[in-house]
Amino acid sequence: MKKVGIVMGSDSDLPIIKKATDTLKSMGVPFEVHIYSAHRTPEEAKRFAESARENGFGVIIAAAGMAAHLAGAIAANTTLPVIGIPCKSSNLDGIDALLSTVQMPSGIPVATVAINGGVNAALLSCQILALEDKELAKKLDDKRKADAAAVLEKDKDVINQL
Ligand code: RP5
Repeated sequence: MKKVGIVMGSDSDLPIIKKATDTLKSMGVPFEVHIYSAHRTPEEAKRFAESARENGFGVIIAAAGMAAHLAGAIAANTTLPVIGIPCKSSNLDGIDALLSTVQMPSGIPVATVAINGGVNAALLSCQILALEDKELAKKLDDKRKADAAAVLEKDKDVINQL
């Protein structure tokens, strides 16, 4: 199976990345994690993106906060699908990163998930890899069913409580 590449701009983004790696682990999907910044280590971020396809990656998750150019900078250097996670920082509640990540110019797409959306970034990665992997597609179906069953259990509980 192809790997998911995960890049974060700083180790301060780790709690958000942890949600993504936990989700990928639960789906049995291999991944590799790096700290590369579009601003602080632009050469390393570029090299990672340029060589990602030949290094066995099928999709890249890029997480960054503030003036979050990481996902766009990665996407500029690969035609693998890139999923951006805008990370919340202290001053603007993540709106800065959301806009920086989502508002890509035509030609260089970044599939942007919610602010701090580590779980959905991982699930979207799985859905992309599942295009060519029936076993993974089945795991995704099973997860949806389990998630729905959990909601219906809560529905029963709330009816009984009130
Ligand atoms: C971004 O700046 C990082 O992705 C992080 O979310 C934010 C702040 O980084 P630190 O100053 O905490 O390293 O590049």
